Amino acid sequence: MARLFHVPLSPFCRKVRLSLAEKKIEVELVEERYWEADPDFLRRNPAAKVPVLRLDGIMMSESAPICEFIEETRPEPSLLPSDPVARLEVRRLVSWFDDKFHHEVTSNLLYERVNKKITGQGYPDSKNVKAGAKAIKYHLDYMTWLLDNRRWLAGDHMTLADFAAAAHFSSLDYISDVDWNRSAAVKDWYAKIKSRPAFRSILADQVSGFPPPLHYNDLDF
Ligand SMILES: N[C@@H](CCC(=O)N[C@@H](CS)C(=O)NCC(=O)O)C(=O)O
Repeated sequence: MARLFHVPLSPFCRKVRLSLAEKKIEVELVEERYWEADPDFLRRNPAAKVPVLRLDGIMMSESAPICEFIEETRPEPSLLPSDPVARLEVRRLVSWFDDKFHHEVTSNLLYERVNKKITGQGYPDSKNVKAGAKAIKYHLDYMTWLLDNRRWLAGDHMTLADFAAAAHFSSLDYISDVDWNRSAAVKDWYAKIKSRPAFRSILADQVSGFPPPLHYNDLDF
């Protein structure tokens, strides 16, 4: 069976979990306290980051190549379109969320509020939290614009871009940091993706000391 070394609220781990679940690949989840730098973990991934996935007897790290490997070895159901221009758009948006959104929003909100406490790095810096709360508005507006023109973020089919975005949004929703009232289009998109069977394990996550809000696993919000 596949084995994923992860932390529950990591958006990169969640993106991999969603890809695996959508393709019905059973996986054993192993929580990895990466900040403790366990030697076995460093051997698995010298970069000391999660996710790390063992699949087909191969130990792999970095969520983007992991998701591409899963896609190449298990093409159905497809999360990447066959047309190169459409693929380009999916990859652009995966980078948008895992690079830009991660840097401007997830790091400033989730890492300040949760990761700092769990890893013993002190209290949230209110300047960063404020910056994250401001930045997410811009991203919600950009997603609204995309969704006014498309059924899913990268086009008319659900792709890895939706999973990348939903991974970040679900982690932020766990700490009530998404204002769903700002955009009906984004709220509808999230309700649609949240109700997929692939999302079940993510909605069941519980992080000690951080109980999720009631709406977190409510499929109708
Ligand atoms: N580019 C990596 C990023 C992974 C990442 O930053 N994971 C975080 C948890 S959300 C981590 O392990 N951080 C530990 C560190 O940076 O030392 C990927 O896509 O897998």
